[in-house]
Amino acid sequence: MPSLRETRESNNAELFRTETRKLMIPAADVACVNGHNSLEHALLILTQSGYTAIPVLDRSGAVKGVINSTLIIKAILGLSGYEVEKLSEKKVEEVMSVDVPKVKESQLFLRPFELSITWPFLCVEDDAGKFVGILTRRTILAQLYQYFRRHRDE
Ligand code: 4BW
Repeated sequence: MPSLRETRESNNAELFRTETRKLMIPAADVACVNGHNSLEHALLILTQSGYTAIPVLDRSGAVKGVINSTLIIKAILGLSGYEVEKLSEKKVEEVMSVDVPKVKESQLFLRPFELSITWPFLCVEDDAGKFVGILTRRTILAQLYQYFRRHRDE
C-alpha cells in the first residue's frame, strides 16, 4: 500500500502529467475564421459568438493568427471617419495579430499554465501543425482549483 506521501506525490504528478489534448475545447466547438474571410464575416462571427478574440486559420487548417473587434474597427478607420465599405474589401489576414500562442496537443500542463498568465487562450495543434482546439484560461484555473481543493489539508 502506498504511503500518504507517495499518494500525494502521485496526485501532484497527475495534473502536471496531463496532456493538453485532455483539457482543450475541440476545434469543432471553437468559433474561428479563415484568413481569406472578409472583416465583415469576422465581425459577424465575433458578435454572434460573444467572444472577444478568436483564432484565424489558413486553408490547410493551421493557425495563423487571432482576430478581435478592436483590430477590425481600427482597420476601417480612415482620415474622415469609419469607412464601412472596407469591411467587405479587406481580408482577415491583412488585419489579424500574428502574435498567437500555440501548444502541441501532447504538451504537458506546466507550459500551458505558464502561457495562460499572459494569454486568455492557447491554440492547440497536432504534430502536423493542424489546429485541433483551444485551451482556455478558465479550464486551467478550474484544474488548479480542483488541485488546491484536493491538497488544502495537507
Ligand atoms: O459564450 C460564452 N460561454 C461561456 N460559458 N463563457 C463565456 C462566454 N463568453 C465569455 N465567457 C467567459 C469565459 O469565462 O468570459 C471569459 C472571457 O471571454 P473572452 O475570451 O474575452 O471572449 C471566458 O474565459 P475563458 O473561457 O477562459 O476563455 C478565454 C478566451 O478564449 C475567450 C475567447 O477569446 C476564447 N474562447 C473561449 N471559448 C471559445 C473561445 N474562442 C472561440 N470559441 C470558443 N468556444
